[in-house]
Amino acid sequence: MLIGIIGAPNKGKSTLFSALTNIDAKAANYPFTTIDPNKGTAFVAKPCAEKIIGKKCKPRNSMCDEGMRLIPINVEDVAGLVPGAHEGKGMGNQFLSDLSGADAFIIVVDASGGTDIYGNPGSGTPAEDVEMIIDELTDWIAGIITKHMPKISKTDSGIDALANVLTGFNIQKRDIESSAEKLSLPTHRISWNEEETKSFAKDAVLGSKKFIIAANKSDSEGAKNNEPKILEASKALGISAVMCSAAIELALKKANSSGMIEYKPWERSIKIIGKPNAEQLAALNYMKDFVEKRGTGVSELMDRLVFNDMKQIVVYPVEDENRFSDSFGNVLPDAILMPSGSTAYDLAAKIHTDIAKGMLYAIDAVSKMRLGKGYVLKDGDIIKIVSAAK
Ligand SMILES: Nc1nc2c(ncn2[C@@H]2O[C@H](COP(=O)(O)OP(=O)(O)OP(=O)(O)O)[C@@H](O)[C@H]2O)c(=O)[nH]1
Ligand SMILES: [Mg+2]
Repeated sequence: MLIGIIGAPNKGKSTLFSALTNIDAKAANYPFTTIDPNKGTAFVAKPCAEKIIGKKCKPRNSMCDEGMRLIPINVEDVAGLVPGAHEGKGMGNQFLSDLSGADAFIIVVDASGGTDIYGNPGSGTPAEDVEMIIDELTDWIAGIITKHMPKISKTDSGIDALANVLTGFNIQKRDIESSAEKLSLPTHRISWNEEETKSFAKDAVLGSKKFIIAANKSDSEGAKNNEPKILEASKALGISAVMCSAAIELALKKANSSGMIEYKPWERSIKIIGKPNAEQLAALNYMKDFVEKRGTGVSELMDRLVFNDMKQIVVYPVEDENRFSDSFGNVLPDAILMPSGSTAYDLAAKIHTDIAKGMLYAIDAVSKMRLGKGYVLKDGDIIKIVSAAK
């Protein structure tokens, strides 16, 4: 799974990226600090199934921190987008291609309204930022469709030709069909005009990708006042918004790494364990108060996006259902994110195509019940796939 961090310049994308990944990405108070994309791994946290089986786990594809399973997710931070980026303005559209395969986007906006749409100091509204970002993504994809339209219009099944053009964007044929149907656009002998192509692109982008608004700089002056407006705009767009402070989350993660504090992002508390000087202590106490009263919003942002909006569940495949382990005895080695509604067969397919091909049935490792291929997985399931393939 890949999550793209996008937004206008100077809104805190790289700060959020660093806070999520513990990788130091350059952040500065001017537009276009980021030119080359930053790639890294963030984590979402869920109580580990080790509690259910009463056995300490030994993770392989993830981590476990005192009973919380941390599941990795790829994130990518790119250059700021400005109006006209799809046709090369600002840092241009090159990096948009990097994000074409993303499953979801975090749109970072400045909740304080202290930066304009170009990232310069001034006044801006988060809602106009969000609209600009969606328009740029839409126009970029619409441009690509338009470029291929002469070829698409010559084929009988236009939808298949269109699906071909859009495969790299992770936009599936069924998304294309449902958007075309919704907009009453013809699906055979496609020859859409510019306006039709644009409205199609917008619907397909919104329908096939998930978006969440990170209303960042929630610690800044003015952010609190803007909160109702931001939530109203997010409701109108049908996109969730979470107030957050990437800067405070990053400072806390750094203080945690240096041994000054103990901070678990999924808990809204911090413990001072080092020996801060007076200045550090004042800063830590400010952040402690912030976290306890409001939280930085950063782990809530990830949780909301992945578990709520993308409707992902966590399943634990095992090879030995009695020991809840892989063949080496590692207990609950893998925690896998799957879209809710996935079946035992989907899990087999995710492990290996051969395992899926030879799949006979599955076993619920906790109840030892035999499950059919079509069994719909539940969050936290521990599953053994029984397959003729080894
Ligand atoms: N107060 C406050 N400032 C923040 C926060 N997050 C980022 N900033 C500041 O905002 C400025 C821009 O941060 P960056 O992370 O470089 O923003 P960006 O969106 O990556 O910017 P570009 O790469 O130029 O597009 C820096 O001065 C950060 O310190 C936050 O949560 N609160
Ligand atoms: Mg940046």
